Amino acid sequence: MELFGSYTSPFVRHCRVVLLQLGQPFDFVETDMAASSQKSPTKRVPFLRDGARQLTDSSTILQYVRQKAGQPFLAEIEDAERYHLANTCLASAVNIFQFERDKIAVSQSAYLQREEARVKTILTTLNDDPLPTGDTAADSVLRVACALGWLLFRNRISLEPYPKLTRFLERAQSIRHFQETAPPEHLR
Ligand SMILES: N[C@@H](CCC(=O)N[C@@H](CS)C(=O)NCC(=O)O)C(=O)O
Repeated sequence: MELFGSYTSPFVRHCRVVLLQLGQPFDFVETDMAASSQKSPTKRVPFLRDGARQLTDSSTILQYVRQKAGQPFLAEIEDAERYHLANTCLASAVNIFQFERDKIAVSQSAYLQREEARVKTILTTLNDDPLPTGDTAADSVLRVACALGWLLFRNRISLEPYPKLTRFLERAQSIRHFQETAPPEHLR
């Protein structure tokens, strides 16, 4: 099994954490934007190859590896809702980040301002959510933790207005394989 991705992507990080937690052997193939453009129809990372199978989104990759291990993926509706909220927040923040790299600022686009507002309202919603503390392998917990890790790594947010998320992220550091998959400082 080969996981293609970067060491900074939060979507890739989530897949790495789960593969490591499951003890599923895999090769990590570091993949930049040029390579993902050629090797995946989405032109994004992560993607996964297992024999003849290719999966092109972190959600299907997670469903696949959990299914292989006999584990459910987002079986509880609360877990699914929290996972997708965090995912939407992350997708909007990544979108703004990519536009800024192309020198298009939020102030120049009404849609990017909507994306920015979406990031804030979702963080407020997640902050008010009683995030579970028990099952640290839950995919919603991992997705929120990976999202917060990336938002801070890329200086997209301050956690000051979100005290519960601050405490959540502190607790998340003890999730198995979470810390060791953090985006490396030298790639900042
Ligand atoms: N829905 C995708 C999102 C993946 C994604 O946005 N990956 C980013 C890296 S964090 C990417 O490859 N961006 C390149 C691009 O958009 O061209 C997933 O969950 O796998």
